[in-house]
Amino acid sequence: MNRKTSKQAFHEAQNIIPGGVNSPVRAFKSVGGTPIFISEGNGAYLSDVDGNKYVDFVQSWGPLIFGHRDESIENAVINAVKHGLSFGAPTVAETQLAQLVVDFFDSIEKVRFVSSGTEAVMSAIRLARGFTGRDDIVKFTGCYHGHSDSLLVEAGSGAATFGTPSSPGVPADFTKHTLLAEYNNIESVKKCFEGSSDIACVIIEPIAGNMGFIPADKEFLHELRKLCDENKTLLIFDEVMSGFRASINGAESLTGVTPDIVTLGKVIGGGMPVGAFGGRKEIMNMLSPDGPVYQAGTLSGNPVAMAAGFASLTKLKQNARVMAVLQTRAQRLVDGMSRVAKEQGITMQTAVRGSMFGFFFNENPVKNFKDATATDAELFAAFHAGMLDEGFYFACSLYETGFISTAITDEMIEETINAAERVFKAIKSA
Ligand code: KE4
Repeated sequence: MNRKTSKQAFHEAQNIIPGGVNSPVRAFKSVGGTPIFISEGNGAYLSDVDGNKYVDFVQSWGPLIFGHRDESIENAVINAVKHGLSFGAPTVAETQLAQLVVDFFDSIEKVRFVSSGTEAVMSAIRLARGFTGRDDIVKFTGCYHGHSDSLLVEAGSGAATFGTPSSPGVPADFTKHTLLAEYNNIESVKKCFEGSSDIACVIIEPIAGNMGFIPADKEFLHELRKLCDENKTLLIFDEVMSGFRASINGAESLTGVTPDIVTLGKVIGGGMPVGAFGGRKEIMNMLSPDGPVYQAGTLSGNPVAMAAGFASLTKLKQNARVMAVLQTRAQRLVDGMSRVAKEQGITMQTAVRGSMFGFFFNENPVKNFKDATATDAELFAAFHAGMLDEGFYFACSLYETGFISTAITDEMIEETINAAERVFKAIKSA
């Protein structure tokens, strides 16, 4: 496939944008090769600046559940733009989208909009600390919650469960209140509670999409809930990625575990910058201006973004069966890819929840980040490159997740499986 123009565009971008990208994962560093520069998206397809077309299984990392240039979302944005871009003052559009979010999530009585998932999580943690009067937080190795300082941590040394900064520029003081536990391992969480009586919240991706795709075990989440209740600690479900992607009613509807705060993003903006965090009134009323916990944003609740999100969630509300259809397609995709991989002696571990899917090249099930880092990254990179050349755009890191949009048809799924068969054969004969 000719990607000359992308190569040139990447070279030029690197001169004036750090790494040539505005978000690191886009640079293809973990799979190798040159990132393709997109000229447009349409339905199920992305087109690059060299005129190549790809079936898109990334959908902007989740937001585009109805594919690119969905007519109802596009019309809503165009109409909103004609009334002005931003006012810095309340609009009914914010209340309308908030009502939809509240209707979909039993655990959410009030919701505050922000402009990104990072902002939503950062604010939710501050709210949890303000509500409980405690400072420590627990997160799980391998879960990603945006790039706010106290969440950029990696396992501390030795037995210590306290995190150390995973990035320069984050003072150790900013992560000394962050304890680390292991996903799907309740004993590691109990250890955190033994190490601190000052834990404000436990934050988790209940359906993890940032260490590859690893839904948490249901019983683990129930034990986590019980532990939080026993310690009067808040449980935060970070559903920025899984919200309206695994289920339209949240992980709580799939697991029976009710969080105290939920963070959202991506789909609720329909492709425009929107993040949100919500929970029961007694917690949310702690937020400024009614409560003492400060949080603010110039473009929070931006009317154009609200219009896109409202159109996106309204479409979901009107198509209650859509998640079942997407799940069936996702299952067909991963089952088909596993089958053709097995014919070449390659073992895949796969998982599906609603429109989300993931796969690892590994002999055994993958339950946490340590397992994920032990999977075959080289094979993943070769598969990614091969599928790209076949015209299929998968996430450019094994620590990401795949998505099915309503624009991806059964025929495209079959074409993808056939392409995967050719790619696995080529890999095995190389
Ligand atoms: P943003 O600040 O990127 O909008 O959201 C941060 C965030 C928070 N919580 C979860 C569970 C998330 O998945 C994310 C962001 N997801 C990544 C995809 N792995 C965004 C892609 C990127 O970083 O470019």
